[in-house]
Amino acid sequence: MIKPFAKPVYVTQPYLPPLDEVVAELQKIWDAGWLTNNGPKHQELERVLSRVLEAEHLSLFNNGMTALMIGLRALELKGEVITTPFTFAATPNALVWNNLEPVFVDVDPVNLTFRSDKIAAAITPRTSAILGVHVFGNLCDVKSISAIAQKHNLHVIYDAAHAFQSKLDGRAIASFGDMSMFSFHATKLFHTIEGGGLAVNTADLKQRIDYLKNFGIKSEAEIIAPGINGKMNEVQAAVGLVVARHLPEERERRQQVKRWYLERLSGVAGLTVVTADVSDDNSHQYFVIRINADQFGATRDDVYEKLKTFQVFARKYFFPLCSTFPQFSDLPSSRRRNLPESSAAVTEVLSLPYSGYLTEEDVDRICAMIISFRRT
Ligand code: T4K
Repeated sequence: MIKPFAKPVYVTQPYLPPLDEVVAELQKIWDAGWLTNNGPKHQELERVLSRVLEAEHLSLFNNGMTALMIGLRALELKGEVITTPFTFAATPNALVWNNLEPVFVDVDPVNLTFRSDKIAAAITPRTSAILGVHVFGNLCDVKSISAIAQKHNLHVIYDAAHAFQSKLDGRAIASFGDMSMFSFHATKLFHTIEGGGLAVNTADLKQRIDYLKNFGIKSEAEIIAPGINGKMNEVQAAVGLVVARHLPEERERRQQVKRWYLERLSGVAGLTVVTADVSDDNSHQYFVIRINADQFGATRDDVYEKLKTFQVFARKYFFPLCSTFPQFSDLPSSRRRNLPESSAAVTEVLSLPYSGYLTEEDVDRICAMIISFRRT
């Protein structure tokens, strides 16, 4: 008999660093009397994260979506941008806020990033960029994407909201493409409560972005661009500095939690793990399974609903598919027949609770629940 949890277990639990360390950082802010607008904590965090992400140039923001919107604006893109429908709403919505039209390309059924071999056919004379998403920390086929972009003279932007500290063959993910956006939201392994970062490959581009996130202000007398307010404040930066200190421990805890899940769920008929990479090169941001109802004996929705009765609140990230949102559903690329793999995946994926706070006993119970839902 599996007992429900006494308290809700959510898809994630934000990492809370030692409060006394946060208070010590806040004390310094109080002493300085400087609360926002590129203050000392902001500058320090930018240096620390540039090192951690191995980013040549990094700008910080009040959240990840604003970072992406400003990054797209800084590249002065026009027309169409090729992207994935299997992502959080922020990705295609950031395009719309730049008057850009998403062109959706289907995903790979295994790692759920968009298929690079489908990109070339989606290019038209109006295409200005490719916007890839390293979904759940599974990396896009960055090398093929670079080659396509070079051939067709396109910009490449990565939504790396889930790919903090990810590496490909030992190379930091921030070094691919023109820019990569990282989310530092509370639900992410590294966070500043709300926050985001944009890693770019030239000092010029960083300068343009830094103007755009501060109303376009170059100096007291010069406003050189239609900028907005995308600044990270000192309290966010202070929290980030303390969280960054404890990053290695939280990453190790999550690696361990992933191993516990894999030990219990690998080999269960009809169930595959989408985020099975336990290596140090992975971001360890989500733990996602995929359920084939025929083979497993229960649908993803059955599992999702039944888990709730045990106080386990998994999430159907990323359901519904972005191409079905009212603002996108009339686009030619949104047709279901253009997106068969994405349309199938979105009915089968389930993000299970994942954080460094889960114990082996918690994981054991969650897995036992899932396995017990099979109709045998
Ligand atoms: N691109 C991609 C691919 C993204 O996934 C995201 C964000 C972005 C861009 C944009 O980045 P940001 O602008 O957010 O920096 C959450 C996050 O808010 C969002 O950051 C994230 N992706 C998305 C995948 O998940 P919701 O609407 O699912 O959050 P919510 O409030 O339902 O929280 C999820 C669970 O976490 C709750 O059931 C309970 C737990 N929780 C949450 C919060 C906020 C806590 O225990 N404590 C908390 O403080 O979007």
